[in-house]
Amino acid sequence: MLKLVSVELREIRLPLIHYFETSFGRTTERRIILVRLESDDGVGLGECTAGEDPFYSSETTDTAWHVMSDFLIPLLLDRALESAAQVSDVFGPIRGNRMAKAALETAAWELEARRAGIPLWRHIGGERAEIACGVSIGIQESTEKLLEKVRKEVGDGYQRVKIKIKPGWEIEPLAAIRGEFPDLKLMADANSAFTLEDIPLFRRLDRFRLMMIEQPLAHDDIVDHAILQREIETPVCLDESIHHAEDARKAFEMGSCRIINVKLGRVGGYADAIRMNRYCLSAGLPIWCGGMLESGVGRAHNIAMSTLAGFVLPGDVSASARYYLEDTVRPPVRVTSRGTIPVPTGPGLGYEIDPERIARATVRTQLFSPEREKHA
Ligand code: OSB
Ligand code: MG
Repeated sequence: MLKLVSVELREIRLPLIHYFETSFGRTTERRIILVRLESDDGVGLGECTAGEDPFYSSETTDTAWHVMSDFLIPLLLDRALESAAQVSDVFGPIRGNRMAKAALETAAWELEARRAGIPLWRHIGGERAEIACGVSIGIQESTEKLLEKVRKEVGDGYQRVKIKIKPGWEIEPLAAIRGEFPDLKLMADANSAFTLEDIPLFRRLDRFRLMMIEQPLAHDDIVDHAILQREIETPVCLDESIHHAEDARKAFEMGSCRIINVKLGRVGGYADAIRMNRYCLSAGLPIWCGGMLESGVGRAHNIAMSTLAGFVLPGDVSASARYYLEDTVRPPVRVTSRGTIPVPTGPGLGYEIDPERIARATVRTQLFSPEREKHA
């Protein structure tokens, strides 16, 4: 049983060491909601991956706070749950808002694992003791700056490099990287910045032998992606278009993609990530773990998800030090010189949070309890 005695929401602000730029904009500071669930016999932590602005998805830090506090948390406190696996069904009546749901759902799974004294990755059915890591490099001011970054990441051992592209920032940066690193596992993420009119451009990209091109077309499309995939050799990978395992099935059956980037927040948590894993394994569709500039709590959840058998390609799961001077967990997430993260062996997430660091970054907290809900 999972009987919650309290839910705490906390917003923290974490400045990024370097701004992160995509085709939809630049992020310099993260506004992250951390979730702490408490039952009479344990605690569980989650992180909301919604961004500051509704550019990647329609959710933001503020919409997630609203939906959690006014709708999702009352649903959770209202009943005794049998298990974390049930949480996503309890949230069923609420449409969309998957990042808000995932923040709470993933915390429930962590609570269960920690209470049982087992690592979270084992609890969700994960199968590998070490995960493969890649990096996502934002749009840079110049090709030379980009090359410096790529050299650093390759030198640090990362197994593949993804660069963000947008119209006018595609051929030249990719040609420069390929020129210097002919065998590098390289890919590009457009975050929906192109249309079918760009087919000639995508054909030119084929010569760079990219592992994949991520979300080249509209965020809500799987039809044009199928048309594009028929016209190019580079495998299309979908990110924004896939919200759950059923979307994955439809996209795969339509030929809209050959690879999927799975993000815990975007799919609403572990229940669907596990379904996605099962479906993609049976379909022979490779998947990998995407990133949302998470702090250590969300990063540790990404590490756990990456241990599921279907996650066969290096993920956007990299070291804390690439993002934050001081992370929310200690020790911070570190990557080996082989570009891997050994999966932690302790109970739950397996990383300790740094309460002092979190306290210093906190701008608001709110505590919810069953009694308070009744009297509200
Ligand atoms: O499209 O994968 C994306 C970051 C924010 C929003 C969307 C995306 C990204 C990344 C960064 O690519 C991945 C990471 O390093 O966390
Ligand atoms: Mg992406």
